[in-house]
Amino acid sequence: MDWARTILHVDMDAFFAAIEQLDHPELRGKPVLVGYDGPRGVVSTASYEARPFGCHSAQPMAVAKRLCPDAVVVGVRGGRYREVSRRLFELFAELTPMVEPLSIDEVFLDVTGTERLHGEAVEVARRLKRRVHDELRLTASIGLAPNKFLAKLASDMDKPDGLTVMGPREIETRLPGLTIDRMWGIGRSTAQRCAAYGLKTFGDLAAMNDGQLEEVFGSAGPTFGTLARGKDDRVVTPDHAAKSISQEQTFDRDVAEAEAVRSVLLGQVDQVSTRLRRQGLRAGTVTLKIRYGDFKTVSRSQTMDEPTDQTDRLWAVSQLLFDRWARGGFEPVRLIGMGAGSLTATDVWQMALFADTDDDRRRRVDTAVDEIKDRFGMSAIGRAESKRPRR
Ligand code: TTP
Ligand code: MG
Repeated sequence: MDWARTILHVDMDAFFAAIEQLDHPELRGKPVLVGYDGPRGVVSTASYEARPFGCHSAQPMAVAKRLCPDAVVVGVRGGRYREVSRRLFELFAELTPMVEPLSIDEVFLDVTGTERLHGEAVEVARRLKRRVHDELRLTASIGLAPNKFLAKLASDMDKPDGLTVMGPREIETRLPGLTIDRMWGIGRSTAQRCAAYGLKTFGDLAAMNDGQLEEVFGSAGPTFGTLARGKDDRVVTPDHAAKSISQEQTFDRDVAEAEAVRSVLLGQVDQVSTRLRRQGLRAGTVTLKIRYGDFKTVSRSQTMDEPTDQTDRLWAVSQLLFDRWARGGFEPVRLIGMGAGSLTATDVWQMALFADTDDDRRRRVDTAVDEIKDRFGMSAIGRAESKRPRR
């Protein structure tokens, strides 16, 4: 593809509702309304099964229930959605550092140049969709275009589970026919005012000169004209907010065998370290999170001598923390989690300077494991100990 930039806009489908259907299989295929079910309750989102009835975000819950009496209403679980969102943004970060979050389920990615590494741009987008599906069991809609405006427009054109390209060809054939209400910043009332002027489509806007556009829309007019012609110079601005990478598991019952908990922990260390390496990051701290049946939660942290992305080193520290805690009085566990924090970018020069042979061997094992996971999915391979309790 011969574009100045390659921008993806990714927007998850019915995000909150899709997570509820994921966590509660009995809700799959059914109309679901997420939101507070009280007299003043509002719909956060409606599943795609509820949308043909006219249900949508920001609608009074009472109205939505009238429109779709069979809909199942579920409460909002913000913490869970944020957790899924964090995983989602990690997948983005594995693809490119040029990640600009727009909301909990929406992002711009500048993947210019990654085509050479990862294949054609469409293939990059397809692969990202597949990865989101394989890792999170959720669907995303993606717009692929030479700029932000067109990418965002495109991601909305074939929802759910869509992949829409707005390239030079579509800018000529498809863009002019789009109705004005799809324009960023034009609400329903402005669209109605446009109709009074006989303006209905992007093509109508594109044909106007700046003076005419200002007459109708005021000072924003010329910008609407530029966008309607498919031009947009804004760049993707990445957000380098401090983050951590973690993995946790809640058990169906309290687990009273320390060895069983430890083997789950090893699996988590394995996954977290793979994710570190994929994102080119090293961890300066390791944190263990342990929750008991009564919801009391404790955490234990340890700072590393030197930031690392190696499974063996992360496992050694996690094990140390675990054993120290278990010796202090093991209690049955409801949840175990492991997190890598104080993350820094892997410095390739340092890597070369400090490479000793043992290090090299470990790194080769780690790389081989990562490659198999890339090809066959995260669960394809784990270290032997995560299947067998360790002595
Ligand atoms: P959206 O991406 O706008 O909607 P969506 O993901 O539910 O559906 P779509 O397939 O059309 O993208 O918003 C993401 C989440 O943000 C949504 O699942 C719920 C929440 N949200 C609200 O809580 N209130 C709102 O008014 C909107 C618009 C979204
Ligand atoms: Mg969405």
